[in-house]
Amino acid sequence: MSTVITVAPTGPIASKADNPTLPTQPHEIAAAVENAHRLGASVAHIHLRDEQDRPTADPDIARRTMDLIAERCPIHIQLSTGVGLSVPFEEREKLVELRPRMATLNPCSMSFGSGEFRNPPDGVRRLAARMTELGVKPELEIYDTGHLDACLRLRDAGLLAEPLQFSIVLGVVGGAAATADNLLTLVQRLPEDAIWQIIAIGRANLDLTAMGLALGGNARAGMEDTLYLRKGEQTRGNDPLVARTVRLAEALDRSVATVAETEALLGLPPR
Ligand code: KMH
Ligand code: ZN
Repeated sequence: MSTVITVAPTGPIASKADNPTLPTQPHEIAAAVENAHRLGASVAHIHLRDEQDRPTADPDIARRTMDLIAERCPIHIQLSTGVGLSVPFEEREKLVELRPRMATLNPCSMSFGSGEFRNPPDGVRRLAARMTELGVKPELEIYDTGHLDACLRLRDAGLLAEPLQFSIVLGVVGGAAATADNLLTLVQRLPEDAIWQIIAIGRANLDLTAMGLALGGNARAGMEDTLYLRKGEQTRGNDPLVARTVRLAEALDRSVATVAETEALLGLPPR
C-alpha cells in the first residue's frame, strides 16, 4: 500500500525567532515545497504569511505562493483555511475561491493554546458546501472525538462527499493530547473507507507519525508540527523532517505515493 506524504512547511504559529530556517515568504515556501517534493512529498499544506510574517488570508499572497509552487513542481496544493487564530473566519473561507486542489476544513471552534480558534457552525457548513461546489477536496482537521461526530453530521447532511479525508490532530493545548490511546480511539471510529493521517504536534511527532504509518495511515512532516528533529536539536529547514518520514514509511515497506498516485488514492475531484 502506498503512503501519501504531506509537507507542512510553515504553519500559523512559529516564527523565524523560534527557528530561523522556517520558510515564511512565498519564494521561501515554494523552495521548501520543491525540495520536499523531490524527497517524496506529494501534497503541500500551505499557510500564508504577510511581509511581516504574520498569518494572512490575503488572496494575492495566496495566488503568488500557489503560482511559485506550481512553477517549480507538480505537487498537490492544500491551502489551509485555518490560516491563523487572528484572522476572521469570513476572510479565511474565501481562500477556497482560488480553487486549490485541496483545502483544510476545521469543523469546530475550540481553545487553542492561549487563543481561540473560531469555526462557527453556519460558517463551517457554508465552507463545506462551497468546497464541494468548487471541487476542492476538504481535509477534515479533527482535534477531539466530538470533531469527528461533527464531520459525520456534515456528511449526513450531504455537505461532504465520501471518501472523507481526515487529519487527526493531537497535542494542541485545547484539543486531545498526543497519546497512542487517543490516536487509536479516533482511528477505530473513522468510517471504514476514510483516508487519514496523524498530525502530532511537538514532542510526540515522531512516535505518533510512526504509529500512524504502522496503522495504515498517511503521514505529514514539516515545521508546522515540530521545529525539532529530536530533543534539543532544532531542524534545519523542512528537508530533514520530510526525509526522515520517507525513511520511516519505506522501513515499514510502504512505498511513497507519487503525485499521480496521490490523486487516485485521495479520490481528488477531477480537474
Ligand atoms: N496547525 C494546526 C494545528 C489548518 O491548517 O487548517 C492548526 C491548523 C489548521 O493550522
Ligand atoms: Zn495548518
